[in-house]
Amino acid sequence: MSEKINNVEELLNAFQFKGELSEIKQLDDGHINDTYYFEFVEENGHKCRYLVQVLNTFVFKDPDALMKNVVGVTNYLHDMIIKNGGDPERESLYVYPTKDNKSYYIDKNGKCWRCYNFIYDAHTVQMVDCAETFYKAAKAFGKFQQMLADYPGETLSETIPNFHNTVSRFADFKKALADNISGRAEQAEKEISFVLAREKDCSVLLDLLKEGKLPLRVTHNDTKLNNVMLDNTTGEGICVVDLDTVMPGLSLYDFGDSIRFGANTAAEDEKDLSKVNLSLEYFKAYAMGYLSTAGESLTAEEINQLAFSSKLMTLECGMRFLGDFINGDVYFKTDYPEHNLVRCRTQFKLVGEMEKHMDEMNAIVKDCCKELGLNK
Ligand code: GN1
Ligand code: MG
Repeated sequence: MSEKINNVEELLNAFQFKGELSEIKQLDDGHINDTYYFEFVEENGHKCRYLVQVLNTFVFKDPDALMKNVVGVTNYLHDMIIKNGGDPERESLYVYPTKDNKSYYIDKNGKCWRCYNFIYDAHTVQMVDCAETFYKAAKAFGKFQQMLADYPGETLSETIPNFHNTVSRFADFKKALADNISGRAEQAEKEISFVLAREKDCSVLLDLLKEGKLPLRVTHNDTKLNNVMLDNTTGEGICVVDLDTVMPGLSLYDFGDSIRFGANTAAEDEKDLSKVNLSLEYFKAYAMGYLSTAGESLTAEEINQLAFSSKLMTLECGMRFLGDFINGDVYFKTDYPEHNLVRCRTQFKLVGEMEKHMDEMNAIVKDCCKELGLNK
């Protein structure tokens, strides 16, 4: 459930906002943090806009380490965008410090607040409306990964340990099942069997990493379509947001998670599963966009695993939704009691579709490489 702000005065005293407060609006994009738009007007009529967030400290246990990551990464991107002649105000996030120069503020109720620049003249989309949009988002995520290619990964804390470690996610799932705290496992027998039958998929990428066949990079790890801001005029992906999970990971986590969300012909929580299908057209659009910006730096093995990673990230996310349903909805925000169960069903329907179309997905990746002249 979303938080309401009942201590606006306290926040006005905590951060260095400019001007007189004129508007506060809740923005409802994510499943984890609560996000607000704050608008102020200065004496000369100039508007100052901010994105103010409550960080979910149940999910992110160490806000201090997290904000160090975010400040490090945003400063780095800010400088790089300036060097490349871009507009840092719209192409990167900037953490506005509190009045006592901290990157976040703990309020009287113990809630953790932070403040960013608001990316103006831009929007997010919750579902792909056409292949072109997805292609543009893909270019932005690929470029984001490129820009962080030389970022010192060892300086980043793991904000959620084992975030995309699918083997440990599987173990968490089995624990949820064994504890069955909510007593709701019985409502999901089919879905549970679906997960249990796919245990061996969980270790594929981790094994390749261990064998040195996949490189560890600095990755975003939450590349949902609504985590990229698209320019209102051109539709181009101008700024990647939601940087809380930027940490060392596999490029495949980012690619796969984007496909999970965006190559679905329906919403993540669509109840009518007949509407949930894999769009190969969208898959191709994303692969083209992503490979056009990140392709040069990817290894042949990473490219080989792009299609499989889409399935794995979808399975992992479905498993997390189902695990949370069984745990009693403690992690993801939900709007109604079966919300997580509904979400896991869309993910598993997609996994099934991906299994059916895996050869085609692999062939599409090959075609994209050819079209882009990537010699992998
Ligand atoms: C969460 O915060 P948001 O809504 O962008 C989650 C992702 C899931 C996603 C599923 C920190 O992302 O891992 O893939 O929901 N973020 C975290 O929609 O758990
Ligand atoms: Mg988000």
